[in-house]
Amino acid sequence: MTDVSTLTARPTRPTAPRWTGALSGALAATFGVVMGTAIAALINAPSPIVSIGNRFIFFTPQFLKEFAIRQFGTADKPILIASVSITLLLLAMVAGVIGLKRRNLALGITFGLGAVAILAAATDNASTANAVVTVIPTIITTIVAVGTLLFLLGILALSPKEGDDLPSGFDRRKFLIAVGGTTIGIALGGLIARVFGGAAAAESRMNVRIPTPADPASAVPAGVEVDVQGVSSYITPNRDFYRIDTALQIPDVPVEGYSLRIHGMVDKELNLSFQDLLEERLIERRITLTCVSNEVGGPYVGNATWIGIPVRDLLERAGVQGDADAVQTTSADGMTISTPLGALDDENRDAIIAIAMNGEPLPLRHGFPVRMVVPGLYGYVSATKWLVDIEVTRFADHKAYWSTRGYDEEAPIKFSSRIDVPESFQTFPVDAVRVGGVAWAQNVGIERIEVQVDGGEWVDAELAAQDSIDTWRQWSWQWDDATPGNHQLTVRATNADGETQTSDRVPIAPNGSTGLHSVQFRVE
Ligand SMILES: Nc1nc2c(c(=O)[nH]1)N[C@H]1C(S)=C(S)[C@@H](COP(=O)(O)O)O[C@H]1N2
Ligand SMILES: [Mo]
Repeated sequence: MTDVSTLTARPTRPTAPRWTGALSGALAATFGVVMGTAIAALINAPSPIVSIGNRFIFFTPQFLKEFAIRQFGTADKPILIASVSITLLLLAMVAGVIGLKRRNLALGITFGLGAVAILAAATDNASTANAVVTVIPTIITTIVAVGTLLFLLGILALSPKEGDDLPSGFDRRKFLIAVGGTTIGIALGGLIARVFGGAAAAESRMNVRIPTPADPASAVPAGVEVDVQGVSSYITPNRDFYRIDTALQIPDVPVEGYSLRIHGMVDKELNLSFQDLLEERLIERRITLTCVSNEVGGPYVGNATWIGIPVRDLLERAGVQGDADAVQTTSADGMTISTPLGALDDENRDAIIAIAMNGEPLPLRHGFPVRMVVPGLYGYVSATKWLVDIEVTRFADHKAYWSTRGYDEEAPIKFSSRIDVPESFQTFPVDAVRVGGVAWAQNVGIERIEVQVDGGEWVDAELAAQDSIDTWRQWSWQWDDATPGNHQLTVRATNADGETQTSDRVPIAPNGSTGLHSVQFRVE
């Protein structure tokens, strides 16, 4: 039995000041995360922060995801990683302060945070590594964090030496040495993480040579670009190409060991290595890709030259069975996308299993080593990056990622037009008001562009040459009798079926935005 009177009677030694506890907590957590990240880099697993972030994305409600994309655009991922890191750091500092008086509680809290990370990793369906490998970094993180905190709190509990400032009751010299040692450990771990992080695909990509396609693209016709400074270049360079996906860490998929499986409602299952794909009949096409999340006038559209295998060649070889109506594709990080079978085996539409973009192997962020590209369908129902699995199936039997999140299963791209020049609030001299932009109507083609100033008459703009019906088309217009002041420019397209863009605004969900793009500008 404990004798309460002796406990209360024990003389109380002053504890170390709070900042030492906060510093200990912060160092322990940082050291843990850095060591976990270093191990992750060495074994090609997601880092602990990425595992937590992936779960976060998975559980985030739709409205919040849309809010984040609207607010932060493609900066949403760095912001998520920063938020996770800062939250973790603050909780660890609180645990450290608590630990000055109640060491076991502090260790318990730190262990609890580690357990959350381990759980996140264990259920991380976006990881490209196997399940055991995926949890190792978070286990390391937990062990290192708890161990470091135990060590630092232990030193803080030592009595002060002669000469140390009293009454702050701790051995200042020993503590500072321990802090220095931990900091060196963090720096070394950080170095390992940096040197070895996510390198397999990058290295593999350097050795890939794309063969000359058997069926190359026609030359780009003369006159596809208008003479207006600031209009998007006709071919979007890879570094400027928009990127949209749910991947917090780009899947690391080297071609060594890569296999594309084609199965489901087929006569014969196919398993193709990357080398097998290179030996197929390759075609080259220019295709304009568009994201369903593109607001009217938005940036999520780009035009590139793709090399790859016609999807229908592979489907024919596998032999599609009777009443299949869909193809579900899966990426290395577990993303699922369903595409109508009719869009893939259509003789008049070049759906491609792509291996090259603008003359080089796919960039890592655009799906290396293999992705799908289908003219005329929004990316979320067709453009699977890091593609590893093609299952012929029925829409009735499968629900793809976005279909369970309020987006339509069938989503042809809505034709649209955009003003690139002027940018908002740009100023022109009165004698040089030249404007321009792009318009797209994949599978159909753009036939006419009209512009309108300040809600007046619609007048015809000039169209640049058309490349193909699957690519965007540039336009330009000169305002000859411009007047000084503030103005508004609006654009609308008419497609080759004779339909004109509607001015009715609808949001991006569930199947793409409509409405007309307008820009304010000034003439002086
Ligand atoms: N694996 C995977 N593929 C994906 C996505 C994704 O989240 N994961 N997003 C799709 C969406 S919504 C679009 S618009 C296109 C964008 O391709 P890009 O990033 O190369 O422009 O990729 C598609 N392919
Ligand atoms: Mo998209």
